[in-house]
Amino acid sequence: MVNLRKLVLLTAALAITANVFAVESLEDVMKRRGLTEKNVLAAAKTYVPTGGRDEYIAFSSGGQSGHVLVYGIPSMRILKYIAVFTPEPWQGYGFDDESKAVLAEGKIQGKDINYGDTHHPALSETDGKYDGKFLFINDKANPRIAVIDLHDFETKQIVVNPVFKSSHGGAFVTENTEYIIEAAQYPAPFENEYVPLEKFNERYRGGMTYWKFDRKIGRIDASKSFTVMAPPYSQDLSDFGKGPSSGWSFTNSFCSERYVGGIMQNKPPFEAGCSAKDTDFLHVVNWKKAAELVAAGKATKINGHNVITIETAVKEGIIFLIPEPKSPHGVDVSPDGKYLIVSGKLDSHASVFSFAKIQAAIQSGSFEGKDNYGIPIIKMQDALHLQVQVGLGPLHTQYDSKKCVVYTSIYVDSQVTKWDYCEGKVLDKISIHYNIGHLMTMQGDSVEPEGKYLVALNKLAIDRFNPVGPLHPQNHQLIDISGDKMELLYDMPLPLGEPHYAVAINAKTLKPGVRYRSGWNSRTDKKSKFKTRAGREKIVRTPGKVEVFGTTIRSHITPEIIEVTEGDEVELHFTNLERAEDETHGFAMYGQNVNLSLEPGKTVSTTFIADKAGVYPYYCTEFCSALHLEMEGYLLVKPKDYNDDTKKSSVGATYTKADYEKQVKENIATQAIIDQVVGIILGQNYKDFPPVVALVEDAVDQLGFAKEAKAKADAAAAKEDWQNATLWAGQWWQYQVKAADIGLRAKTYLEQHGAVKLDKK
Ligand code: K7E
Ligand code: CUA
Repeated sequence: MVNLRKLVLLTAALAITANVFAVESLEDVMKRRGLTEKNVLAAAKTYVPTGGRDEYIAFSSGGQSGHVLVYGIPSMRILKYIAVFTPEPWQGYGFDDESKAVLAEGKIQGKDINYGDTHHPALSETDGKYDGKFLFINDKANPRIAVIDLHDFETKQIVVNPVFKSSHGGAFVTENTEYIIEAAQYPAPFENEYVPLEKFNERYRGGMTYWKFDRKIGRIDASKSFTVMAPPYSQDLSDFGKGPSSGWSFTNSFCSERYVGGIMQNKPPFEAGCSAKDTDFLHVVNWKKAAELVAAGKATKINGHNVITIETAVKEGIIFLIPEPKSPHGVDVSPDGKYLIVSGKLDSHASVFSFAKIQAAIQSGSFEGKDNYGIPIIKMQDALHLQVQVGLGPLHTQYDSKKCVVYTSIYVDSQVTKWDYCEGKVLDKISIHYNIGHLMTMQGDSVEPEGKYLVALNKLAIDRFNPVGPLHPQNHQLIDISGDKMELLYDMPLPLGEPHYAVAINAKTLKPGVRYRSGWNSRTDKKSKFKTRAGREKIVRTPGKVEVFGTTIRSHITPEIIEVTEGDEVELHFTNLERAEDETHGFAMYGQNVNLSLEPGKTVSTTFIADKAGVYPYYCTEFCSALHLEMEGYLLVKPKDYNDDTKKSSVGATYTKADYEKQVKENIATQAIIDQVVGIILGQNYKDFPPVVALVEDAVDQLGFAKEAKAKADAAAAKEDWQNATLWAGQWWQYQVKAADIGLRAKTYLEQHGAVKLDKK
């Protein structure tokens, strides 16, 4: 009693002392930290209170990491790295058999490629609006496109471009995501063979691949995809038309000089030869008609893939060129589909092309001539709406919600220029740190841009952050564009590859799941054939092979002991039986390169050869409950000729009747607390709160397990087997503790979300 009173007094005293120091005012903090009023305003605009949510979700390329980064806007808090082209252990990506199969789709001519240079993420669209269903991203180094399902933010498919040897102008989607475009970058022969550089003009080719997306199954259909071949001009960024320009695509190029360098051969480098001319070519392609040509059998098969040759494309009138200044980079179609804005890296202008004017030139057949491959060239002046002096080295353009307002990244000047593309006038400029590449406005490449924020994706960070060695983090700068003047709000370091482009979607459009259907193969989106239900765990032995059908649930792995013989092939399949939100278990094993992630409901597998006799502990890698450390087991690999003559001896401690009775007493007391919490929850309108309904389900599950364990304890006690009776009573208590923990979480949730007491009838 005395002790308790002492404690109360001490706590009260502490609270008083703490209060004395806790009266720091906003002004005090500003002074102490050297913050200006502008800083505090910026902080208030970006701060998301604890437990709060962001208004937008950004998907950024992860550059050389081969991943996609997901972060919230305006808080700039990183939410996830989606593993795409590169293994990522936490997600088990590239470690479980299911995801290894996805990475294996990305092999290039039989070779494993375990990284990607991701550049441009694209969100799926319906009628030109983001629908929040899928995300696509390209790999520039190894021309590939990946499909990510936004139901679970997982990579489902990788397709390899069958004819290109690099690509850049992808991924961009049509208004209804019928096709995903991927344009070539460095010209190369379409065939997988050696062709000397002397044959560059004749045999090296570029082009645009149109990947057919099958929305029903959520996968690209390679058999219905095709490529429109183009001259070796180093095609660059692309975009699809929409509205009036629907059915057309636009692709830049930057080395229409077709220059081939060779510093060691005493030739000036590529950079000199590829920037010699004042203009390159914008490729204008009627992809709808191209698709019809493919359907009509007019494509040629190269490496088993449909290719429309330059000759066919010219003959059928589906490809045109327009000169564009100078070493251009970005091409961005306006939300209404009437204009496209192109910027030249070595120019100070942005050029606005009019789709109506392009069409008029094509209809009238008035061209300034043909290129060496017979493709008609539309006169630049005939297609131009206007040009605006935006700054030195303009790259990419994004659209605002305000009509005619756009933002262009200015690489050399390190600025963003806000301008009006209808009238052709500059509205505002802001300095960036440093050398901006892409930029992104909220939903800025959909038909419904929402403005509000702009993110500058900068190439250099230099002195913006605490130094961490010669390799600096990347810097995304958040800018408020809601007013007339742009205002810099925040610098966010990104420590994972150079992000090129990013897209941001209104968070309300995304509806990701929180669990899988029980026994789910998330990579094929089908029920796994290895799904294992509670109580049906088994180990199947055939000569030379051991297959384990196991489960995980707080806090044990079934089986806990796996015995195999040296040289056996071991296949482990685990199903996470949890239904509770965020109850992921991991599975790591000593010395076998085994690391799995089991989200609720998921089934994953791993296969390896137990080629060395020994003891291999395994355990759960997610701190999933108080007894997480006890979520463990052993793989025992016996030597081939092992003669098991050890006497079975008891392992560990022994228990008595008194131990059993003590445990049962504690269990009964615990049950009283659980009943009390259950009474409180059931007495409220908990059914109005879906998260609480899920928690109650989970708690009921746990109490069901407790009942099973109790029955086993009772049975053992009836046989006076105090050893097992005590251990099963302990397990019964473990389930009770989990149920109590869940119950308390539900009770707290109800308290914090304004649940009310139900009237007693
Ligand atoms: Cu870096 Cu779009 Cu690949 Cu421009 S790209 S910056
Ligand atoms: Cu499951 Cu820790």
